[in-house]
Amino acid sequence: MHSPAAPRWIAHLDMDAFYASVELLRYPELRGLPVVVGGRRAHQPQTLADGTRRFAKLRDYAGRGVVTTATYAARAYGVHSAMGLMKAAQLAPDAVLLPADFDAYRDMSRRFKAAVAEIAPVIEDRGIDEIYIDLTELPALRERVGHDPLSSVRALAQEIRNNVRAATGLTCSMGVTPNKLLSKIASELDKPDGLTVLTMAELPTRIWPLPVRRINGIGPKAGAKLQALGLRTIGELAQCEAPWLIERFGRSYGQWLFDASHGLDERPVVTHSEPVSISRETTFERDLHAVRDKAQLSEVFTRLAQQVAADLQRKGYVSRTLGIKLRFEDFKTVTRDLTLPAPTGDAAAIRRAAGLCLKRVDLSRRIRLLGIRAGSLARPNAAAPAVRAATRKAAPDTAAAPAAPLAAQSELPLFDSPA
Ligand code: TTP
Ligand code: MG
Ligand code: MG
Repeated sequence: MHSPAAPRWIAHLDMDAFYASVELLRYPELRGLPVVVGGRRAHQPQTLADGTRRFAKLRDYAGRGVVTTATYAARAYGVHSAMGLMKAAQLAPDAVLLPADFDAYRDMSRRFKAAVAEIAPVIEDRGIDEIYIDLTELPALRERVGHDPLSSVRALAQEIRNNVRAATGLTCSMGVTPNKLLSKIASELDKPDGLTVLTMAELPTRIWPLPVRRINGIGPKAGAKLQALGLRTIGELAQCEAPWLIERFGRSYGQWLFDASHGLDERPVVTHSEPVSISRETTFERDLHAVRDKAQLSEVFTRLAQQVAADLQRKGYVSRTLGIKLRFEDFKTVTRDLTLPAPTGDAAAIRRAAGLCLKRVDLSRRIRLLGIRAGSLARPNAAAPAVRAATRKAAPDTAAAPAAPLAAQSELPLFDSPA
């Protein structure tokens, strides 16, 4: 059924207690202590006159916030992600509580991915703290001599982990197996700071004893149904015949359960994702008014259109759905978009389409932010989809502002396209 594809070595790398570990870099005195990330700005540590810091404690927390993540020292008390902070406070009252700093986590995310890419560039981004890496074609593995591929895989994985550590000061855990499904499971087997390399031969001993929920793709619902059928471990699932599973879970999911329990997964490591849209936006130094600041707004609008056109060209796309985004002084955001009869990458055409969208917005409030977005992207030479000009209201966050009546529009000539 599945083609006997060439054997691969795929790694899954996941940072350990990621947000909390980034905080420990900043506050090394907290190392080894139970620490929970999830507070508000009020829980920011205070620096005292003598230079020491005073931290908020979980026991003093009141509110409805949840744990974003916790250090392993805090997990030892049973604290985990998504637990209510007040519940966590009962388990670990002395744990330190810190507010989240997403900018710092994003920055560290970029840094650890860059450190991996220096050694192994075939990377699939799976979120802020995890990636898949295809190691198969790396010279370190292809040119290995002798008969011990496992030790070269292990050495290469260790080198990647060392590079991440050197670049960030953080530890990660890695699983390396013939596919993504198994590597995702394997990276958790020796957390934190662990490395688990598995071959297919080890499936019965290392994977089959695990609960079915360890398979990424068996969620709470399928897990409960399997449990009700008396299937607790991956091994028990692997005992089932495919037709029996298909009967109970449908053709595609049933077959997938069968394959997954046998450690089969041929999904490639996907190194780039096609963008859904390309956009540019700008927040003004001071809020601008559609009439009083018309010249400046018009200039910005034209520049945004040129930037979007340049981005489209550089990335090799044309767009058929142009839209605008406005945020007003009261932080209300509206979007409008417009589908063109044919895709375009032309700055003037984008400017025109965006101008038409703008006519459908009430511009009496002052504007904080202005953006242009190009969606429904296609390659310039691909056959154009069915041609039908249409306008529609976009995005559920769109404020329910009706299009300004034409009379009002003529009173507000705005920063319309110079045609
Ligand atoms: P995870 O990799 O799931 O968890 P972790 O890195 O904190 O711990 P582990 O050592 O078990 O990998 O998630 C990465 C980050 O994503 C985590 O540090 C915080 C954030 N996150 C949430 O914001 N909410 C959640 O429910 C989870 C699970 C994670
Ligand atoms: Mg993690
Ligand atoms: Mg993760």
